[in-house]
Amino acid sequence: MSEAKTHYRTCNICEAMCGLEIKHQGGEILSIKGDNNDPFSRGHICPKAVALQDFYRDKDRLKTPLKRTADGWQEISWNEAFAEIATRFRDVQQAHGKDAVGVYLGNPNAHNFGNAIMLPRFFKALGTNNRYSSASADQLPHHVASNYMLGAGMLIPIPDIDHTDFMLIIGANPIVSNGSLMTAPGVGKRLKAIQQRGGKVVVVDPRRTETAKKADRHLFIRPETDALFMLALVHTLFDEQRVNLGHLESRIHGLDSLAEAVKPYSPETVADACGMEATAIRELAREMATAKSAVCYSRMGASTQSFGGLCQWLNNVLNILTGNFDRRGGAMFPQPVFDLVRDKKGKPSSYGRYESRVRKLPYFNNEFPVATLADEILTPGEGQIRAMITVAGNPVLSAPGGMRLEEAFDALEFMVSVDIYLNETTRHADIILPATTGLEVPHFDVFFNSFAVRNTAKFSEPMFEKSPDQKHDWEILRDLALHLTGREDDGVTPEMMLDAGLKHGAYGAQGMSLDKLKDNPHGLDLGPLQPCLEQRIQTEDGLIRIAPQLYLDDLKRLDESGFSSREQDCDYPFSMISRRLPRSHNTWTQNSHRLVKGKNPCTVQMNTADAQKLGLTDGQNALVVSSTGKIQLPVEFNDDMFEGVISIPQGWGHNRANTAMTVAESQPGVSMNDITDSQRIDALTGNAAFNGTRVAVRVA
Ligand SMILES: Nc1nc2c(c(=O)[nH]1)N[C@H]1C(S)=C(S)[C@@H](COP(=O)(O)OP(=O)(O)OC[C@H]3O[C@@H](n4cnc5c(=O)[nH]c(N)nc54)[C@H](O)[C@@H]3O)O[C@H]1N2
Ligand SMILES: Nc1nc2c(c(=O)[nH]1)N[C@H]1C(S)=C(S)[C@@H](COP(=O)(O)OP(=O)(O)OC[C@H]3O[C@@H](n4cnc5c(=O)[nH]c(N)nc54)[C@H](O)[C@@H]3O)O[C@H]1N2
Ligand code: SF4
Ligand SMILES: [Mo]
Repeated sequence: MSEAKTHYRTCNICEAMCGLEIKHQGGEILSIKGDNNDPFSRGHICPKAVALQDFYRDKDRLKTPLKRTADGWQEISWNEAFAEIATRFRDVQQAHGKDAVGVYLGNPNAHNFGNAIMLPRFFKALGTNNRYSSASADQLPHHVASNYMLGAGMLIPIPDIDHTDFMLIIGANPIVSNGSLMTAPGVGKRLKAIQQRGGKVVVVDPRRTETAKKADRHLFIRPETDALFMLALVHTLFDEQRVNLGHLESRIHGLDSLAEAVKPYSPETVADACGMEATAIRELAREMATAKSAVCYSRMGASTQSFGGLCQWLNNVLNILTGNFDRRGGAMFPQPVFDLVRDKKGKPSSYGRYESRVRKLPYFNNEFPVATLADEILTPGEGQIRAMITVAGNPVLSAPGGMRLEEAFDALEFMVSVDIYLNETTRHADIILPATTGLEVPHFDVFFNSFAVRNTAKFSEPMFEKSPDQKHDWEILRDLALHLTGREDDGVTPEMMLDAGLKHGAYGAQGMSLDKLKDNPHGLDLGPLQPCLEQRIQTEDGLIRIAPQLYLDDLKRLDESGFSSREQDCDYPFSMISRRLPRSHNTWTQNSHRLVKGKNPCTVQMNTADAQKLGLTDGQNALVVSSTGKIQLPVEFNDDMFEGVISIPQGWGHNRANTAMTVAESQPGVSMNDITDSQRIDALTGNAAFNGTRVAVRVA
């Protein structure tokens, strides 16, 4: 028997970057625990990390390329797969132009440094502008705000949760999600520490969430009215002469236009539409303005909605006007060892460089919004997408209007998926290329160090060697690029590129390198966030743009949205929002028995009074109907829901036929994106607007 070993690594599942300590012997995993010596996560772990062993061992995991044939799926060799893909993509591009091949990238790309580093080469080889990703069903409004206010889409302000005295959380549930655009392992402890040092946490959410229950105060809000609410906070700061720019006094451009623009939005004017009390809004503005330090943090609830763009702009505005931007305890900027903020002063961003063909939606970060992917495939004409490749994404379940996307994928001439499963999306592919994942992959967080509440760095070696016939995602991308271009491999690996980035980065002079990280398997602590915006801002004059014209222009759309009248929508009287569950991650972890056993968590939560009016009893099957479709799932009476609002878990729906995820397929959950609408977007950024989808609920 071989001896027991201990492996240290960072969990790759969510944004929290928890350090893990894994004991194993002879290929068997003995235990997975939090690594107490990780200087950042200090032992924190959640149940999903323990399931890494299930994904490793899962007999449903694909290990060999699959090809669809008249007789079903057939295993083929890698060479055969690459050759066929290159020929088919080239044929489509020769006949219809480069853009006739579309790409969709899913969330795990952001958790895999090989992909992050190799994707640009792959894109260059493919040469298409028809690129899409889950970012436009998620955090796009944050990037757009940073782009217009700070000159760099990746320069995103992060709450300094470990030092703040007042945290206003809008539309985020970090106790369950473990934080997003706020990498903060053990966020529960960090929130508690705010309270222990005499500070306060306030949550604004249409659902009294797990986070709201731990907060000092929870305020209900009607979905999609956050921009009005935040405008009222800003209005109050001006109205009561509480604007205090502090150290940013001489570094703000546009303050007068902002003051003028927010005049109409007094708390008294917007309170009814938001379902809030005007006095509560004024009180919040005063608390933020007078706290020793304060930060407003708004996330998915304020991002994936019709006014996500305005919300993320106003979030920054609030932090600036209360003197809390780039300041300890406020919204700060990480200084990562591998920096994604390139020096681009004066260089234009790609925002609006192109418009999407069918709906004329803006291009941003070299992508079009995923909400229009189905249109681009299904609408005939020059520039139509005729072939697709998805990489680590499951848009049939994750994108708005997933049913239409299924129809679109079926209509393609050719489709390829790089994935670990045969699932709802990949089953539409002609060829599936299976990648390694989790414990088989080396790990470095290219993205999440840029969003972390403390500067740290860590590299993890693979724990298990992949078998010789398996390929890493980055090798698949490299080989595809080589087959497409006919070039020879130059031998460059992601580790070489990472090492170069580390040596040339901000810590290079202090000896930062891949070897140094490898010598420190628990990770390196590089200290708390420090004020650094003056060095990092990318606007030409170094000033923060507090009132970019496109946001001021978008206020008209908000004014015309008629919130109060929409509440009287008789056909669809309820407003639907999403929720995340502690034991699932987006659409892909439900094949772990350990995570899904027990009572079906995929329920529609609604307020008892609302449910009883409809004649529903607790646990009964309900039909939830929108203008685009209907789903059926059990109702759960839950007085943590605001009146008129229902909540459904996102990422479910493995009950479709023809997949090969045997555990997941037996799960009763349905996909809420069968009834979301790809036409519902934040028109400013093109981000999907899941929240606030109008629905009716009936006895099934
Ligand atoms: N209604 C509603 N919809 C939502 C949301 C919501 O809140 N409400 N949330 C949105 C958000 S925030 C996001 S990020 C998106 C996520 O949207 P997606 O990224 O499209 O969905 P995932 O479930 O993350 O899909 C991951 C895919 O990658 C595969 N996979 C997992 N690990 C690996 C790997 O290592 N390599 C490869 N090649 N494949 C792998 C999985 O099998 C799965 O097919 O969903 C969005 N959709
Ligand atoms: N366990 C688990 N953790 C995850 C994930 C997962 O699937 N499972 N997914 C990961 C991913 S990809 C991401 S992006 C992050 C997201 O992390 P979070 O941003 O924390 O996302 P959610 O938990 O969806 O929280 C969104 C909150 O917004 C509220 N909300 C909905 N509509 C509105 C509205 O109009 N206004 C306001 N104010 N609130 C609203 C919802 O009730 C919900 O509480 O989580 C990550 N972590
Ligand atoms: S919180 Fe996220 S990173 Fe931490 S163990 Fe859980 S899934 Fe992994
Ligand atoms: Mo996400």
